[in-house]
Amino acid sequence: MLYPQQNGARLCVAQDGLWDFCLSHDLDGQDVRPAEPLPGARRMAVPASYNDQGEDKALRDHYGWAFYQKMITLPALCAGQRVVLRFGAVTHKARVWLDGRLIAEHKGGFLPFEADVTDLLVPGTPARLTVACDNRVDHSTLPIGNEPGQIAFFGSDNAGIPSVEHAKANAAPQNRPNFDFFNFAGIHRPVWLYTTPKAYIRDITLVPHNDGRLDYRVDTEGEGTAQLEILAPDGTVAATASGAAGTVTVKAPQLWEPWPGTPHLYTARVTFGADRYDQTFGFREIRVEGTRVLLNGKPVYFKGFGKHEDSAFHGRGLDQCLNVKDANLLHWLGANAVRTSHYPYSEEFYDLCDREGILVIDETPAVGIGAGAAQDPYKTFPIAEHHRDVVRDMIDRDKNHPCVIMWSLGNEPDLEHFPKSAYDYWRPLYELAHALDPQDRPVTLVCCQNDYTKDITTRTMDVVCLNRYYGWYNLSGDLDAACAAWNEELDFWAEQGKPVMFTEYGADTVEGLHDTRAGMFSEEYQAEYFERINAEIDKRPFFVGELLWNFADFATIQGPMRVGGNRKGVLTRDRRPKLAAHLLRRRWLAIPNFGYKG
Ligand code: BDP
Repeated sequence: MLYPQQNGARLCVAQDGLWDFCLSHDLDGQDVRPAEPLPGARRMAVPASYNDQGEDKALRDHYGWAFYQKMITLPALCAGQRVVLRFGAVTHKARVWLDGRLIAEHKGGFLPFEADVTDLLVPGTPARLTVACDNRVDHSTLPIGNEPGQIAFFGSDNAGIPSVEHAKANAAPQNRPNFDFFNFAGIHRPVWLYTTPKAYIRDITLVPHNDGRLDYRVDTEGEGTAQLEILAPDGTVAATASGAAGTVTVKAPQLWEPWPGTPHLYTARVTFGADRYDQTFGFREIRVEGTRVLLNGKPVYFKGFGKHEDSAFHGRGLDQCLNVKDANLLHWLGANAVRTSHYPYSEEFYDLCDREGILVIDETPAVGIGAGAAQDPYKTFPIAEHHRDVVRDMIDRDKNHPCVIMWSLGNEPDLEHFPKSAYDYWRPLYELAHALDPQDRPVTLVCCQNDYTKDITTRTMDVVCLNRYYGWYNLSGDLDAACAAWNEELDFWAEQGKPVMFTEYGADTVEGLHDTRAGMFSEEYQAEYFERINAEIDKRPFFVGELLWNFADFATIQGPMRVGGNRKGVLTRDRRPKLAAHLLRRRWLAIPNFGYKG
């Protein structure tokens, strides 16, 4: 799906700003009439989560539908154009009405959707746009929520105590996320109203090869012939082509390389009748060979983080200023990679990473698929079809980005209690991702700390991605024992003949808490933890990367394990470095992107 673009052929108007807003108190959202002004409306900024924009608990802990509304108008001069209303992301479920008429429904809170409103929005005439979003998570959504009466991720269980059981069963309906990040909701990404000519470019698919060949396909609607101009990074025309699909060759292309190399970006300028679209891309190749990951033919070493889209007040809403700040902090730290844990991020983020030379592991929102040893989630959670849709839509959205170098099908599912069931679930998704990706990037699944000898799925992925908390959730505070256990596991992975990397490891750290003997939660413990564990992975040639948990502290569900959020950030939530950040910076600036492990 193309990102909205304003150019000589298309008008593109952001609908961001202050909208009217109200919470619904009916689980089907039937207490609000979308054709009428919202009852008791208050002001709400878009894009942003609604949860932290007010001081009331009702907003923070809402369960169910919330409504947004705005009058929209397209200038009369747009008459005769095709008109589209596009949402970057509405979390988690959305319904959209124009003047009371339902024009779109969408499931999934992290990917875009749009509605053709050419016949509904008369240019020059205002219309009432109403958007409802449902923040409920359960066994049928991604991410996964627990069903009523069950505990949330870090909820204190106390199973068996009658009074606790009764209170749980009788508690007001509420979300019980099976994941460790706050369940922010709302219109999280920009809303656009855009026009195209009636005959228009629907999609562009590009597969660059480092010898200069560029396979392309242009999907269109209506009569016409697609024309292509390939513009070099300096804007000069490097090649031209005509027709809906084919191969065009750029002589001696400048490759897209991660920072501190130069991420050279080319542009495919496509024209089709009166329509036009500029699609950026980069010449870079990524593949796995034996125990190495080769980027542009060279063994790459990943240095960086799992992140979250999370900040004060905005919640999970797009914050371009924060994204730019984060990119610069990644450069400052000497990092070259991030994982979009635990959902696809905003489109604007990938565009930034293309330009900044940041490698991205792009992850679906499939987090929390597991219910302990007693229940096989693959047989009981109705998620398979939605999961396939999400994989399809994520790849469709992000397929042209040079920054995206691997797909992650999900995070920390149960792979241990029902190993065969798990394999039968994940293997078809792995094959689907390979089949759908025109650039056929490597595919992975991020695995939880488990009995790795029983898990038969992780070892079949292109890159083995491990979340491990030796020295934190287990062997707590004992880094000697943690290193011993970690080494024993590394011996297992050494036998598998795959590249292996960390996608998470870390320690909660309260900024300003210092300790001469590096006790848990102190800044010294986090620094020593990374130093000790990193010394072990440095000895292993098959270990191709270290993505720490987490880039910055972030908001999460309340519970006895979290003091004001998850504190595993190497930076605080407001982006101040903890002690470990300085040590990592020293380490990473000395580790080259290529050839670190030979
Ligand atoms: C892992 C999860 C991540 C959590 C992290 C933690 O993948 O979402 O935030 O642990 O506990 O299990 O900090």
